[in-house]
Amino acid sequence: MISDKMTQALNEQVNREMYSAILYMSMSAHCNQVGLKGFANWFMVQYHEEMLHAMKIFEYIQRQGAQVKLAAIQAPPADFKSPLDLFTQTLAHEQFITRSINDLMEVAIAEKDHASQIFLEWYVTEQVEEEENDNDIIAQLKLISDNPQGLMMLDRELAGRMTTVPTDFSKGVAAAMAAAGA
Ligand code: OFO
Repeated sequence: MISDKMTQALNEQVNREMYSAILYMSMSAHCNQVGLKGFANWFMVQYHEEMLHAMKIFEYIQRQGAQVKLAAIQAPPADFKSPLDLFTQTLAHEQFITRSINDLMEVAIAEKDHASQIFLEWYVTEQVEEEENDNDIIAQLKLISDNPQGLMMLDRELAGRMTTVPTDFSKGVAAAMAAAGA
């Protein structure tokens, strides 16, 4: 059982995670368009990560016997100035998501909702990794500066990022995670 307040806060987070997914999808399309296929791959992998984030909350709300209420997802930007701009925006967005996860945790604590606190711990840890990944790439992009060779090398490195999260949730998140070995 979860409170109406907790349910509403979790539904809002589903929307934020879905927005994250389409934001990174849009960034992937932009990277493809400017010939940065490795960057495009990195953002598509990130898209799948975000869908998992959304699906976990979507399922948790239902397992708690509460109502999922999906809402319209805001349109993401389509134009970006540079790879550094992409990752600066990505980091800013992830910091916003971190704050929203912290706010959700505050609701769970205020509601004395221990199950939701335990559930949200995964997201607290995940956000540390999300911000770390972006900071690492931003640092590399600053070193590369305007060097096209350096950019091509980073593009090749980002092409190697694999999707390690499940992408088929038809049998639920736990079954999908097991099938994906995640
Ligand atoms: Fe990128 O962590 Fe979810 O939104």
